[in-house]
Amino acid sequence: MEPVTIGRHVLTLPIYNASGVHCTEKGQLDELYHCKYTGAVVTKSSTVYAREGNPKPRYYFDAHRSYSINSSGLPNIGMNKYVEWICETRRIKPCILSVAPLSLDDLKHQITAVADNVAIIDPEINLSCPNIVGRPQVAYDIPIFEEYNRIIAERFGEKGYGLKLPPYFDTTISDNVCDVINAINTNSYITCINSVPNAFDLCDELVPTIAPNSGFGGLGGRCILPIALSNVRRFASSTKKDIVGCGGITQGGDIKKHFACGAKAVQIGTSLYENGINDFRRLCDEFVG
Ligand code: RRO
Repeated sequence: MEPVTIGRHVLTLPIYNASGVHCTEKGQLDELYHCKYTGAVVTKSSTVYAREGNPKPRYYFDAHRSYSINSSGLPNIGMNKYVEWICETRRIKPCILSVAPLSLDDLKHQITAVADNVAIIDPEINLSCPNIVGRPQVAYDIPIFEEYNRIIAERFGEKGYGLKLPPYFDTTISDNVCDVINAINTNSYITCINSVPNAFDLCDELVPTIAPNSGFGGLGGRCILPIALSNVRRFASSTKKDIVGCGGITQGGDIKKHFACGAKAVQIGTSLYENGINDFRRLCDEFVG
């Protein structure tokens, strides 16, 4: 496989973890980093201070239907710890910081803290966390989304960044999002998609599958592939940014579909969560074979 570039990142393999899966603790990040079959590592989305996340059970997997629902609630060890890990890790592959600001003040603080750090290359800014109760997703509110991007671009200067976007279901809205994105020179890549928000299911006992937020959470797994592909295709054709495809990948053929729709690299979420780190080898083999 040929190396690919995602913003300023050069990946010798176009496949890595989705933020949130196997990347919260430093030990997990080390495992991803040392795995021969990952082309990069992205950290769990980070906040200014460490967070425990939501009460458990906060993740559910339906093996029969092959989908997951999560309301993890941003458990993370705090942004500085991830920055520390990136700085101390020898970079034979890109180590990407994911940042999930909980407010405009947090955004300013987090962006300023890494703006001059040369080890933090094109971080992935998550403006699509579906699970913080009482806080709407920034990427669903176009004026606020525009303001966040303006602030990032201002404070970052020439430094590039990626955007983790939610799925869009309305073409007019995604066209507006593309207009905002196309107006920013320093946004270098887009990751499509985060989990599909507001999913809900009941277990056999007819109680919600997860405890937080009355059982509502983000949907992942095989069934979101067509939604991910439609977003990848739309953002690939309506912007000039590098696209990282994320969503619904359970086999090598799914990676080919993401690439055919315009992705340059892909991230693995639910399948990695369920199958562990050896999943990368299987997916790479299936993709190449
Ligand atoms: O931690 C979470 O609840 C979470 C995040 Br930040 C996200 O971006 N996407 C998701 O499905 N869960």
